[in-house]
Amino acid sequence: RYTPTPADKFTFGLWTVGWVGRDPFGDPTRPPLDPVAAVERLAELGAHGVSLHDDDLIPFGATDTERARLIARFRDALAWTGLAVPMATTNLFTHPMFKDGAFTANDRDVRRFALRKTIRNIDLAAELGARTYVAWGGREGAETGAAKDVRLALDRLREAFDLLTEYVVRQGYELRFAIEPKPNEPRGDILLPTIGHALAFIAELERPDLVGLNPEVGHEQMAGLNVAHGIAQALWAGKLFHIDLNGQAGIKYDQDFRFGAGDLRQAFWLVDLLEREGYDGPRHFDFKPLRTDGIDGVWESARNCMRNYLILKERAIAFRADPEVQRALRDSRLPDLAEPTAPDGLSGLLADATAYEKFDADAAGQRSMAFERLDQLALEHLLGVR
Ligand code: 3MF
Ligand code: MG
Ligand code: MG
Ligand code: MG
Repeated sequence: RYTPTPADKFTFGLWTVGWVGRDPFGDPTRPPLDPVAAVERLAELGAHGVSLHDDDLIPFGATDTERARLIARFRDALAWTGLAVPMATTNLFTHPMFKDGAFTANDRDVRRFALRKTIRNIDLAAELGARTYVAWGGREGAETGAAKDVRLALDRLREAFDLLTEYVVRQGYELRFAIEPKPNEPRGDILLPTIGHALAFIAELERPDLVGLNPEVGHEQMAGLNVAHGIAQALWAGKLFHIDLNGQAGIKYDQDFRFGAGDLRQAFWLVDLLEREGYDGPRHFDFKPLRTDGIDGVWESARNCMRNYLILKERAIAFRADPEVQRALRDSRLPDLAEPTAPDGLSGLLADATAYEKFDADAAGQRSMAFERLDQLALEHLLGVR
């Protein structure tokens, strides 16, 4: 029970289980993890795949020979474990050159290097069979007002995505881009801080069909937003290309707890949404195993991410199947919301006296929505007492 199989499509970033525990105030608390060992262990645990930044596998500045060797042994491990690489991404944040950004750095030579670094890794992503290429612009931002002309920076960001999508089309790769919004950290303020900002940006691109979102649970919550609502809008727009699942407890630093920790109720509504709406992409965990723990805690937390997702999935299904819940949903008039407001069209609406002139506003104001009962039923399903 609650034991994952590859059919559940759980995936992990190499940088998650491989996080050595370095934080702004402290040195690593764990030794580096060989990517091949990560692949083996994740396969044993029932994961479907791994994702990676270029530098997770190939240290920045490695020679071509070293690069080829590292890729070859990684591909061997994928082949005999059966693990997939559904997503890849670029590290455009660690090297000091990226201190003022990558695609939006004021320095033009840094921007050109960032594009070439990304294009080089897109080739590897395509080779590994990835279908999604994530772009988290962690350094695209500022701490001070005059340091960044945001409108020009957005011009440069658009230019970058237009070039990258042109490259993918030219190469004939089956690869789509997924922008990962985040409000802050490591920059004081990051461009495209929320799902909504990113959706509006995508509409301005040359090939909007090739660009969608990779929202992260904790990132939306760092902005004080309701993550299930944000994901619902991304789905509604046809833009949920990928997702980073993890846990966050309110508006503070990026905690990256395992999925299910942090805001449990939002996690429940998120799983309910993903499962009901038939999201069929990877359930990708982007979390950091507690820095206080050894390697035992790393594998335990990886297992628990998947276990918690499966528990929440079971709870969400039970909630929807409960006849009392179905009655409560009707009492709260959820089915009504699915009815178009004016199927009679604008003329019908204007001619309908019951819609306005004869409308009993006071009676409508008196009707209970009965949401309290509905929410308590959800809470009791989540707590496992129903
Ligand atoms: C930072 C993140 C990133 C992105 C990653 C993949 C290092 O808060 O969430 O993880 O998810 O770059 O695109
Ligand atoms: Mg993150
Ligand atoms: Mg995070
Ligand atoms: Mg992330």
